[in-house]
Amino acid sequence: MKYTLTFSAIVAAVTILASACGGAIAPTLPTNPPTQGLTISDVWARASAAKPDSSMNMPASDGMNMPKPNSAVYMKINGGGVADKLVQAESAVAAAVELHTVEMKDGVMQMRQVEGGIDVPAHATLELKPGGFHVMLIGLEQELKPGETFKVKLTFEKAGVKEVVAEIRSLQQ
Ligand SMILES: [Cu+2]
Repeated sequence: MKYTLTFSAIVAAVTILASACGGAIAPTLPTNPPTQGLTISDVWARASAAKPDSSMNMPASDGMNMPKPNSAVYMKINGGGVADKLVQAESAVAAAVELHTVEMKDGVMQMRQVEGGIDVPAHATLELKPGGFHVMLIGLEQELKPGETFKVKLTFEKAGVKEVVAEIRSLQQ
């Protein structure tokens, strides 16, 4: 009789444990498939033009009349489970950073700032490349030497802030 009671107690305990486990696990099961976040790859920037020759006889005008060079950052943005939007880019290497696109206007390729951000489709790769979307670096604060890297902070509407490293490449390679 004592053995039977003990056995019943064990069965009861196991049953409670099992239901407790089931109860604990069930709420953590995702109701929707997990949303894969977007990823960014192949980030690179155009090397800046060579600085004005300082040996030239124009010391006073150097830096005054010579505008700072510009450059651009390109990358592949691999869309996640939901459509997103690249709304802002920042970097310490340039005085201003803007999101640009290139379009044909009156038979001439012109670039302009993108209003409202660049759409990143879900489950597709958006490529920022020469002749298309790019992160414009206006007024470089430093020379961009091929082989070196610098940081770029990207802000997405849904994915939030992503910091990436751009590799500087020469277009003459
Ligand atoms: Cu541009």
